[in-house]
Amino acid sequence: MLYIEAKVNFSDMQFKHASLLLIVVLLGTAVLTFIVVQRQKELDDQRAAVLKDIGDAIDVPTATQTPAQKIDPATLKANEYLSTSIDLNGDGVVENISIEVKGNSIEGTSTVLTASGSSIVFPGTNPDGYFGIVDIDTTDHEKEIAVSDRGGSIDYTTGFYRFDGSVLQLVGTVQGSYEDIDFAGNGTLTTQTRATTLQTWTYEDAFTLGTDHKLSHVEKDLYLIDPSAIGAHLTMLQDLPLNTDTNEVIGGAIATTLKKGEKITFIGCDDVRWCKTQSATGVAGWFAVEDFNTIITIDGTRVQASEVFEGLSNAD
Ligand SMILES: [Ca+2]
Ligand SMILES: [Ca+2]
Repeated sequence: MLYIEAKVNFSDMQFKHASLLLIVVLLGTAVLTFIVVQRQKELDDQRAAVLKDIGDAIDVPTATQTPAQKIDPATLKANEYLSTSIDLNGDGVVENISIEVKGNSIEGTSTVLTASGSSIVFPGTNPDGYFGIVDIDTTDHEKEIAVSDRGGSIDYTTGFYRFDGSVLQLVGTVQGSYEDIDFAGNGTLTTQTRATTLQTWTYEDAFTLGTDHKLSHVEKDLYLIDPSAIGAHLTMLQDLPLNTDTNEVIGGAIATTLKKGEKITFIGCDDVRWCKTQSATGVAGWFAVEDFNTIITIDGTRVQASEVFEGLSNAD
């Protein structure tokens, strides 16, 4: 009996200790949980604030309208169409032509031309969204559709398309907007092409329409800068000997040496390696260029064009 009583007392005491321990543990857990939850809330608030800042900083694009959809037909000028009807191939049957710019400025665009059920895509990044009708050769009974794209900045390209009676075909692509291109009507068109040597400039560039209905480039030994353009008149920052012609090795036959301080005329380039200039006294000669604007001097050293000439055009 005593033994049983003692055991009961012992169990009772053990129970009390266990209960106390449990309460302490529960209280501790509750406090810890409260701290953790509070800390997590602070972190969530901070994270939300950072995300909001990022969201505010990024100009989230919402516009999905394409340039073509923005065009108000009332603003279209002469020879600018969203749709028109004309006999393109001279067979007496009128073609219904329309243009649609697909995609948008965020995901990229493609300009789809359709003529009497035949569609063709003019790739681009910044389409005008309308087309024109041109006649490159007035003797071949055909007219061409011209569609232009402004490119990344103002680097226009124009695609020309013909209709062969069943499908649209690409005739050729050139630089420039069709609205700035000169169509002589004799199969030759003249546009401004951006040069790839020395400085930022363009030259008059011709293309001819062949019997295969394709445009081909008219190659020249010398592409000329417009004498009134920026970069046509330069001042020498250092001496530069000029070759008599482009067949000589560099420095093989010297026409003249442009002197530091001399005001000279930049004439143009072959747009591969050689550029032509003229001294103040009217003597012309050539110098060699590589990597766009690195000048190769007669002793073989390379000099940046900006160290040789003052007044270069470096607009993008
Ligand atoms: Ca027709
Ligand atoms: Ca024609």
